[in-house]
Amino acid sequence: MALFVIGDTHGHSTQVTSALREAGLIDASGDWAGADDKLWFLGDLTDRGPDGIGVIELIMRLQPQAAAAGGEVGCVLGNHDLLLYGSHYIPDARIAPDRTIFQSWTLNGGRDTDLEALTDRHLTWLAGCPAVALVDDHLLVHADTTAYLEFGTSIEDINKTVGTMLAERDPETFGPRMRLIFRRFEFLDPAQGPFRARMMLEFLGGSRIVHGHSTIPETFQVPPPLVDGPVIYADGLVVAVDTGIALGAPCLVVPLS
Ligand SMILES: [Mn+2]
Repeated sequence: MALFVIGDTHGHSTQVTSALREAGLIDASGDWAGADDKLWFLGDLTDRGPDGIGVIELIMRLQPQAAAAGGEVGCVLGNHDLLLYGSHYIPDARIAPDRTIFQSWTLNGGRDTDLEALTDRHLTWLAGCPAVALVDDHLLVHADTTAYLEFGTSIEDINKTVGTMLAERDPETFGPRMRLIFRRFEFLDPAQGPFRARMMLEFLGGSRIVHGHSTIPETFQVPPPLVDGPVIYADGLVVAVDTGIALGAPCLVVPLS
């Protein structure tokens, strides 16, 4: 039983499918072949790339198949997933004083085709995804920030707060709260980074934080085509796995255990 994660896929469903096939987690017809393995997506499924809904559909299809085989497929929500969700329900609500959710979604690579193809089934599924998950001692989050602790001080509380936020879709609070998950680089500072990571792990559990959101090329100055694995930093407490697929890096299925 192994745990695999995939960073931000941003609509690149073809690359995701190929990478999962190469890793042996799906078969030639696209069905779950990972037995009791676990596969988690770290959010930002949509925007920038051609087929965000295709990625959502893929995960939705694999989840029951994996569960039936004794495995697990999961996904933590990213800021782009929340942007798309908000753009559907409350496009004119503010994310900042001078910007609506819809404007922010467009500026961040939102694709009309995703918004048009988004159905109630996808929206209900998104609303049920956690923001944080503890899997085999790995704390899985989308963004490299301690902002999650502003939603709650336990995984249960954080996911409950985010779940309520998605269920209520309050135009006054949805945008400002979503913005917290746009924060980044909070574990990079050589002194503060490990301290913050340790604090978050103490509250939420796990021995390592695993995140997407900030790409390895942009964070660690690796040319996108050369990204060939995760980057472990902050005294070994934090693992970055977003290869930067939208920058031309490969889609990697990263084994964690
Ligand atoms: Mn992100």
